[in-house]
Amino acid sequence: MSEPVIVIGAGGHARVLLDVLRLRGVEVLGVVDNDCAKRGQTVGGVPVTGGDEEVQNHPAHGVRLVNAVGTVGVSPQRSGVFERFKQHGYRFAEVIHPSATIAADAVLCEGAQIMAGAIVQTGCRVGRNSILNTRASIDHDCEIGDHVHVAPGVTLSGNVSVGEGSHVGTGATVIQGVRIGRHCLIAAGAVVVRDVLDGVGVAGVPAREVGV
Ligand code: JB2
Repeated sequence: MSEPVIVIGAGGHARVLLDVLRLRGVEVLGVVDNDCAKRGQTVGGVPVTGGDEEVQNHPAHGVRLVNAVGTVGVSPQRSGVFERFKQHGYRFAEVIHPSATIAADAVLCEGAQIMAGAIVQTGCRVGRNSILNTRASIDHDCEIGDHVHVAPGVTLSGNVSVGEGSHVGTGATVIQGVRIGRHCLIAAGAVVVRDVLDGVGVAGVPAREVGV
């Protein structure tokens, strides 16, 4: 990644991403946040220069964006940031921590974020704007859709698929071959042993359906 970046969002996830960008020697032009109270502050040592409107001061061809609006649960906020700026011609950078282990044939789509200690095994695909958070591990041939958050410490066994917009909570485990649908919520610590249909939330060991 050679182009300078602008970070969208100035919260906890921004600080995690700024650490990776620093480790990677990526030039950060600034952070923008829609919360006016954050303007003029610094996050991870970088100034918050304004809101999203600031981005348009930089032509799309000369900068990459980093989506630091995280997600907890199934929320359209993060995907909205990505799609809105894509409509204006901007491109998002992939952010990969140096300590992540990624198979040579793994496919990381635009804006994928792979955090410290994460493992991406052979045959995997991580969709656009998706987060593989700290120490998450996805085994061979996993298919992660767009706008998915695989939270810290998650373990996906081989051939697991996670549909667009789903959230797999901290420390959850999914056994081999399970298909998780779109916009699903897998609770922290759940052990998922059977498929999860679109829009369904599951929790517990073994995981059972709960209201989302
Ligand atoms: O559309 C937006 C927008 N929506 C929210 N544009 C811009 N520029 N900024 C936006 N934000 C800002 O993102 C909010 O004003 C807020 O300052 C920031 C989100 O920060 P927060 O501390 O609420 O959470 P986070 O997104 O950094 O981290 C969440 O997700 C991570 C994956 C937390 O749940 C973390 O614990 C989690 N690890």
